[in-house]
Amino acid sequence: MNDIKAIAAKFPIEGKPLEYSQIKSGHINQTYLVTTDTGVKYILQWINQYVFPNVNAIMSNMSAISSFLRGEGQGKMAMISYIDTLDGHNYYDDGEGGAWRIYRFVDNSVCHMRAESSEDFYQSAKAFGGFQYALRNFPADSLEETIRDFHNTVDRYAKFRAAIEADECGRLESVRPEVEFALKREEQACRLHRMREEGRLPVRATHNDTKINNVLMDKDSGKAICVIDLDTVMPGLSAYDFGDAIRFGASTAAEDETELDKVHLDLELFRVFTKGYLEACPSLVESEVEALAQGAYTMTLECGIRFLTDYLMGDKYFSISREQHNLDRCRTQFKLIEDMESHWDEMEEIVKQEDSCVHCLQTLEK
Ligand code: GN1
Ligand code: MG
Repeated sequence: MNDIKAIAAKFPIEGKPLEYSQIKSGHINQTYLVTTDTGVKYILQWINQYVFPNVNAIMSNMSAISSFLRGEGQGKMAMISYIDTLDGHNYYDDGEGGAWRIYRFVDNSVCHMRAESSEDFYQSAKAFGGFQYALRNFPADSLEETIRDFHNTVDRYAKFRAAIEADECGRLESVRPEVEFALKREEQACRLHRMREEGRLPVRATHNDTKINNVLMDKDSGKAICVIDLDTVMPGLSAYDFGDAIRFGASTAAEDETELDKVHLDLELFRVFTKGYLEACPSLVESEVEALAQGAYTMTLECGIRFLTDYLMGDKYFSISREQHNLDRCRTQFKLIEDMESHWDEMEEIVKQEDSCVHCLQTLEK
């Protein structure tokens, strides 16, 4: 067990660390809220180096993005700033393979594990759309890929096949229906990646992990303050950001719900997010807008495959708290995919309608 207070004291923080509590929100890193004797609070994070072997790449991406936002995007998008260690490094290496970093807790902020109202979801759309908009002129290619092939669906399928082939935990027989489900949809799932490769969609600096709990909201006003968890900011497609947010936030149930009857795509939430995202990011080109619904499909299927691959490989990547946790997660994603397939035309229609609403408003404002 790491001495969290001692680690926090490696950074120039205000006061002496008094107590801490773990915030259980992500599946990868470990996050702690540290309170000092002055009452000032900090967020201390342990970076999982199995997932992020190149911590320097993460920190350098983050500093490039912050300085860009402080310059060109100034005032438009708030961002958390990490604090260097007392000896001037941008993270603390504990000598046991652990990398730690800290930032000051944003007062009066909260992050929701799920949208408690459609307004919350709308606010998260404003935040992620605003983030994309603020970075529209950022040179995406200058960013490092913090996880290689992160949303390369073709590669995700290759890794999935390798896990099937190896079947290292002897779990394959029990997940045949899920495996068949995923393989049957490979072409459709990989469509966006192919479009990216063919240059039919612009590559942007994207967040790539746009769950609603990666947005800080003001406790009183309910308005979005900023997006957090920037470890996966790298070159990507706007449809990934849109799609991942839908995958997580427009579902009627939790990502690990075991009663699949409760899992649906909520089309009203889909609409609310589409509206907020398009309003906040008017710089998307036509092909990007047309790819949004496909983004939701791709990100949901890809995430389901990632959970299934990890289940086959013995749960090495995503943290779990019960034996079939990753399989349960995979099943909710596939249930959402079935729902998307039966409501595909409506999804596309919603995107079209919301896009023309945004255009109408822009014309009126001119
Ligand atoms: C992971 O740890 P968290 O919740 O921020 C994962 C995302 C998945 C998500 C599924 C670096 O994000 O890609 O969509 O779990 N992050 C990484 O809930 O793999
Ligand atoms: Mg994350």
